[in-house]
Amino acid sequence: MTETATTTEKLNKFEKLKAKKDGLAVKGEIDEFAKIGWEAMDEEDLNHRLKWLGVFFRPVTPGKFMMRMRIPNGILNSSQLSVLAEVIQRYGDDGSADITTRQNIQLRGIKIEDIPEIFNKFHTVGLTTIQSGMDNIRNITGDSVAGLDANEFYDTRELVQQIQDMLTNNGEGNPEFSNLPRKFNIAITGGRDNSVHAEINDLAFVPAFKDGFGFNVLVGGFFSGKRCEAAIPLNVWVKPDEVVSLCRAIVEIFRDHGLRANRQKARLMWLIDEWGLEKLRTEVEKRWGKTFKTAAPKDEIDWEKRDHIGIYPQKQPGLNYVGLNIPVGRLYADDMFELARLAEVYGSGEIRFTVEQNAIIPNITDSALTAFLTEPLLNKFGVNPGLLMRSLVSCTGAQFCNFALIETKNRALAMIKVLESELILSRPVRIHWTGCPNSCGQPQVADIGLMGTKVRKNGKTLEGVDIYMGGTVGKDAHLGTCVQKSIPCEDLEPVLKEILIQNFGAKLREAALISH
Ligand code: SRM
Ligand code: SF4
Repeated sequence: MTETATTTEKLNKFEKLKAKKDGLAVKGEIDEFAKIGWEAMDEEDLNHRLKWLGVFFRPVTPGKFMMRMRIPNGILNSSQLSVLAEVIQRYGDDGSADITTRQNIQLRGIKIEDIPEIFNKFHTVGLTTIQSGMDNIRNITGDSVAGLDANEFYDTRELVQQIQDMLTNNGEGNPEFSNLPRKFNIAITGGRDNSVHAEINDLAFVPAFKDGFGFNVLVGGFFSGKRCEAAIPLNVWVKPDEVVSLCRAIVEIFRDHGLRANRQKARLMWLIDEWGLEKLRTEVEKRWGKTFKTAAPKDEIDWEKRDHIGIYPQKQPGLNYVGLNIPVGRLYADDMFELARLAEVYGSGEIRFTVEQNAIIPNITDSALTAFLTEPLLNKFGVNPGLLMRSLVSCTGAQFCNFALIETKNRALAMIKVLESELILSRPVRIHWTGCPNSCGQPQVADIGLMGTKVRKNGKTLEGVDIYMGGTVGKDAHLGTCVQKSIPCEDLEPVLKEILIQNFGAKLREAALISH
């Protein structure tokens, strides 16, 4: 490690916590925690180290834990989904699940005494939660229609799995990467529409041709309360079989040289600021042990981003994938059992998730489509939702997250209902809600991003939002910026209506009727 990483007196409190006892150490103690109960646990283990196992104490619902899975490329099979459903089913009304903005699943309501048994169940179906929180690598995202899309350049599924296996020691936990300076996000896309939001990851691979097919490499993208940056080109091109080793080299460099004194400045981009891109290139190249090829002059992201909601033919003749709109990603046990059943009966048993918090069931034959579309679950999770609902994204918000400045998911749903009932839209508008500046709901990639804040009105403190606009996705993606600050949520509806009318061609239903 460099001086930056080892000068102990400069370490922030999380560095000290990790130096005292590695996060992964609690893996061997989980049976004991289950026995003694959460109230008797060491505070640091409870609040922080459990996150190395993907187990999150929720101060908002003490005793009811959240579990964050790892779902590489967002793909599950029906047995895995059924196991997840069984886990939350036992918690009745407290149990629910959310599809996350990283194609992943979080489970809620979990009691600590059940965790050893839950882990055993996960093991039997090849699921893991390992190192999905705190200073670890997050769920690795890939194209949600990988292997189905006739227009893709490369099927990302295997690479994503290989990267996860390397970084997590096949899901068992990897002490080599359990003490990063901060979180680290990796995405890889082989499609034309940048389905993973490559630009908002610490490390991303985007398709590009040079000596055949390969990837250009982007680094340093991230959002935080303090700063948001799009990833920048490392000016490197790699072949698919070089991706895993390059990931390792970059993560090692981040681990060994990333800044650890100030936690607000610990993401990869801050190291790039300090070193400059050339030094990063040189250090990574040394660590990788091979000579870099400079980036291909252009990447192959030349399409608008698709949302995959609806029915689409696959590259395999006679097969289709169907994208279901899961409003704000919220699922209950019955929904999950039913999704698993539909995937079994009509498809190949596979279920996929998108970074827009929706689900896809692939491999449905042409002849099975009609029957599939009559399934009652599709009344709840539609294939043809409203033009605002289909693109709605929301982070967890105040219901479960103690960082939240506002309630998000329920508010987002209620707002869309009103807007869709009063406006006629001619195109989808992507509205993203996020409960605080941490930006888990990615308001900077939205057409309209809403970031929770507190506002003062008539001497009272109220829940409000800052409005972001101008986020573009797909080809030429760039981040949106804040255009209006501190709108009380109770005053938001007319403001959004006006934005939708002025900027997105929406018409008032009444006015639209009169003009006919
Ligand atoms: Fe996030 C912290 C939820 C995607 C930036 N995020 C949290 C915590 C763990 C805070 C906490 O302990 O309560 C939230 C858990 C709440 C809960 O109970 O659900 C949380 N983040 C989420 C999820 C579930 C939002 C969602 O509803 O989809 C997403 C889980 C992804 C996953 O499966 O791993 C989620 N978080 C993101 C993203 C979006 C992305 O990755 O594309 C970002 C911005 C991108 C980035 O990280 O660069 C994001 N989350 C943060 C940050 C700010 C990080 C920073 O460098 O400052 C925090 C705060 C922190 O880590 O200290 C945070
Ligand atoms: Fe919680 Fe804030 Fe992330 Fe929303 S954006 S999940 S409120 S940390």
